[in-house]
Amino acid sequence: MKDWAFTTTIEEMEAATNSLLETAQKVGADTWQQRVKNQTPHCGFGESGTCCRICSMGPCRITKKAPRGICGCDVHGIVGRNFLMFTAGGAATHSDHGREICHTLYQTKPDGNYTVKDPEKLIRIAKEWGVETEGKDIYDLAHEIAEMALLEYGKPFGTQRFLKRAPEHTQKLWHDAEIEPRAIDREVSQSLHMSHMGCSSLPEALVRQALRAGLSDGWGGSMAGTEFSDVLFGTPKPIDTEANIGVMEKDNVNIVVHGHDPSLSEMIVYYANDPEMIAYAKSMGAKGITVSGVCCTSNEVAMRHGIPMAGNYLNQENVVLTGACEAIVVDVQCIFPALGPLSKCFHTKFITTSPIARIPDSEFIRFSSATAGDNAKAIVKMAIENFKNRKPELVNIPNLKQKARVGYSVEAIVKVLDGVANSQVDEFGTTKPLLECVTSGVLRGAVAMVGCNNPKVRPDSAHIGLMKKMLENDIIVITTGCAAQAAAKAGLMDPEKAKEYCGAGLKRVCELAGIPPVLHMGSCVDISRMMILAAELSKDSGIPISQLPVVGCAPEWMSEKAVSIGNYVVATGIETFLGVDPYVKGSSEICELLTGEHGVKDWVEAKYVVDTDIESLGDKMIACIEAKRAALGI
Ligand code: XCC
Ligand code: SF4
Repeated sequence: MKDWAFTTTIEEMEAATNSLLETAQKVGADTWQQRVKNQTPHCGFGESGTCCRICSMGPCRITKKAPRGICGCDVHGIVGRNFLMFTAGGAATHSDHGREICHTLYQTKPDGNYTVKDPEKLIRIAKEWGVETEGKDIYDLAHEIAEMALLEYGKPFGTQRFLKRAPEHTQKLWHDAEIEPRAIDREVSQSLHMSHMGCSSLPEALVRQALRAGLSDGWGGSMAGTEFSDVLFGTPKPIDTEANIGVMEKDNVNIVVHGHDPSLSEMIVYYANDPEMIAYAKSMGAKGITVSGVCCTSNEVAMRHGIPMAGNYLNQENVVLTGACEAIVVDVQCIFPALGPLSKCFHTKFITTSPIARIPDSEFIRFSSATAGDNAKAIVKMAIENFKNRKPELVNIPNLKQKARVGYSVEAIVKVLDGVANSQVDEFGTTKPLLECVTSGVLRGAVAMVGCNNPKVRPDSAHIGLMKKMLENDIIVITTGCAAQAAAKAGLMDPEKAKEYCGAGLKRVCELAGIPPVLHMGSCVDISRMMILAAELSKDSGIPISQLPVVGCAPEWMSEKAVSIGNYVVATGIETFLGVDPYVKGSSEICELLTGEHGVKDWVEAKYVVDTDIESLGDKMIACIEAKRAALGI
């Protein structure tokens, strides 16, 4: 075992957090660490999924003495309905984010707040959708495509356009299993219809719809979110940045962006770099302005502008606890309501911007694409003017940060790996060099590591521990979301240092391609990038996705979105390993469908593996990859 000497350890991160918790105690602030204690132990019925409260005859809880709810629903129906509703919540959330991006695309103007930054990608998508592009003004085309994309949410007939990107084999599996997603909103709606009192209680039907709703997210709403964010803000390319709480700067005005929708954070970044604003900050006694991020919006602006990442999900209170955060500006999703009361203990302005995420004890500056520039300017100004209100005795920015190279869109991965082998490149490029590395055994395979933090797992320990294990075994890691930030914080995305600890094959690939062994692919909607990569690998090799030595893993997940993701990753044919149980252990039938050899596996050639012992989860992932290699005879 190598010692990974240069990486930031979990212990160091915890020590930094502990020093911030001392400040919390001083100012009488409440933190998640305390609230976890108040909430423990958790309700056993909720945890096993066996509580039903979808009609007012209940709530019903399933026990030995009471094996059925008042309507007669058994435990499998209740657990299955809960699982489906959980998925629908996630699919709705990702897809509605995607819809907002489509609306932003519809608002683009050559001299507007939002413009088309990647016209080539727009044209590529237009051609894919059979739209005439010749001689068309790029903004007319943007509006036409935006409208078509918006119609994907409610089209009365047909299935999602992006499904055609999948290999034929996968498309056929979806068709045969009757899980091809139709209109995105329809799948969310139908899920809630099926889970209504007195509708579906047959486990198989509920799980099938959960896969379908998941697919409407991954190959529908999330894919739209990713693709059109690239068109609007540029397709990510490798770029250097830094990560961990130490990216905040004591002498600067610190603005932290948090949430998911880049329409807000892009504008904040733009105005924070405005010379006029920097001069204003200086006139207020600061040396400059630092924008950093938490959660996925941080990933978005890191991937496109190299904006540093202050932390991931369970670090969101830490940025306020530094006492040096002038403003935490949020849009949607994964925002602790706790930030309201917490910010009141400091000088920090907690600024909400979306009608979708209204939170008590925040200042609401409604952000819209028509007024985005003015809104962002007002927010940056507010932060600057707040600098003087800092309490110097509370300022503590733990000195932890690591270098990270991020920005690995599929386009970027194809491009950098082209340096490793010489293959023919078509318009999009090809994944053949990557395939050669895998078939020759230089790389054993790939893991897509995704998802959140969850206090049920020592924060980041599973992400970082599993990633190190994969790298030592010559398995390349692609990652998004808070898992990606965990890697960056630890130093696993430092292209100079991280390769030293990899197996010899992976190290060589990193050297030849100039990449870190853990590739940051973006935010959680960008897991759609991973689906495209898997599809391309399959089409370029002629091997079905399910037979490629590739697995998915969410060791610390927590959100409904994560379950929706899990469902589409599995439905795409990728075995998915979870480190936290998705509230299904109360039903043997639902467990069998999700994790057995003859449930979803029969329909889509992949299943879930749940193991809360992280060491053993990692061993199972490696065994799965090796078994797939053996089956292919490579
Ligand atoms: Fe949220 Fe996307 Fe999870 Fe992180 S990984 S806690 S969902 S920010 Ni998506
Ligand atoms: Fe109880 Fe059935 Fe109503 Fe659920 S739907 S709360 S199980 S009576």
